[in-house]
Amino acid sequence: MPAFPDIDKIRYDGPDSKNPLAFHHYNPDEKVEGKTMKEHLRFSVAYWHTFRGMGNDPFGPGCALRPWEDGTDSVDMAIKRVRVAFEFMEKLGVPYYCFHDRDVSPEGANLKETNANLDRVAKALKEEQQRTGIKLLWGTANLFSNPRYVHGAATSCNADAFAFAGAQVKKCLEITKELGGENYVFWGGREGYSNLYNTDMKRELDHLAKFFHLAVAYKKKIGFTGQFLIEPKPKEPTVHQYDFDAANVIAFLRGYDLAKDFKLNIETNHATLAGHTMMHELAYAAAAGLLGSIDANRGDLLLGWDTDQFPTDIYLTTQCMLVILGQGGLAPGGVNFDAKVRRESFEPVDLFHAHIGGMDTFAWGLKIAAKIRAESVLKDFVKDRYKSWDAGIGQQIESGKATFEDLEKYMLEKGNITPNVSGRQEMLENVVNRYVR
Ligand code: XUL
Ligand code: CO
Repeated sequence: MPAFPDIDKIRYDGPDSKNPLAFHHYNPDEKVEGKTMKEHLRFSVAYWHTFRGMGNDPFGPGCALRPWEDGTDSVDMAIKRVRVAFEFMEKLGVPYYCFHDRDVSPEGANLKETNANLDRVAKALKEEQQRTGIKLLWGTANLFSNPRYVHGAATSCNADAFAFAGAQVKKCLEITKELGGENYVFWGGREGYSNLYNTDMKRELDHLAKFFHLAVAYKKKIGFTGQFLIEPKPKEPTVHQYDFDAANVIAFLRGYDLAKDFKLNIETNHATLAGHTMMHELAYAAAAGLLGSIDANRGDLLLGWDTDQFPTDIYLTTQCMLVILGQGGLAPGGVNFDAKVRRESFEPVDLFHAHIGGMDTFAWGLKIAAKIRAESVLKDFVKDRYKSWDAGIGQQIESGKATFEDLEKYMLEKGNITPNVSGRQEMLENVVNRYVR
């Protein structure tokens, strides 16, 4: 019995189509800058929101209609859900998915039972991957839901919580490897603090770094070749998360000699919670050579929490794609929809509308970004803006030849300077508007 009997495979119908269950911009085999859209975008469905999210919020329980759910958190239900998930992803035409260990399979009474549950479900995941050709973009361990992680996992005051988390990540790495996962994500769910009166911050940060080093060692030991990714977020659930933003994570990785083993998974709503734009976070990570993957969503700028909405803003996706194309792509990372339908959108078909919209908005942004790049307007402007660095004193500073004494001598001769050229922000915003259509 199919879970979505009324829905056929979603196809590309072109921008003028009025069919809501068709793509208007995402045309997987269409080439942009020499690669297909499918290769550029590497779309992924987030198992947790799409197959486990029921729309519950602090004011009421979930009310999503999911006819395939039997109300249990059993392994049998988990396996049944795997079939539903792959039917959905196959109809959507998405090449990847991502999961937390606890999204796909339930905890048992102890670690041994929990691991056995995961083994059974992973077998079904593997079968469905082989049947459909859909691949695992990344796996991750849920180190934040169970009460054992009340004080955090790697940064807990309780060494046993660190130990349990290590055992859990070990298993999740093995399963991710077994399923051919192309990356592995660490999002520090409760790795942060709510109050410094009770917190030894230095010790907790050292423990977090220790945890990552242990993960790197185990990755090497089992020959897992996927890319390790850290996903920054400034707050929620803790008041202050340790992996605050891209700049903070990069400094942490460098400070603890981890930068060669990790890249970043940047999420839109986390960027805005940190007081940045998504483009800022992407550009910062890309500048360090550490932009690995993205969690595509958007927040609601009127709300101060992580609303995880599907992206529908073509300015946002154009900006994302400008940075991504600028660094030559995301692979082995991808565009993972860490996004959920609104509580009011409780029917199964809403899951299709949401993903179609997100995929179309990214494909549209890809096309716009490629057009902007083809005419090189922004690039040429930026190059010209910095031309004082290409010769003379600028070149001497950049190449390390100029000392402070040289700068003083140069300026004593020049006497004074005037601002060289306008930033032309408004003109450039108008230029971008010419392409956004
Ligand atoms: C939470 C979040 C996570 C990570 C994976 O805000 O984004 O779902 O993406 O743990
Ligand atoms: Co995320």
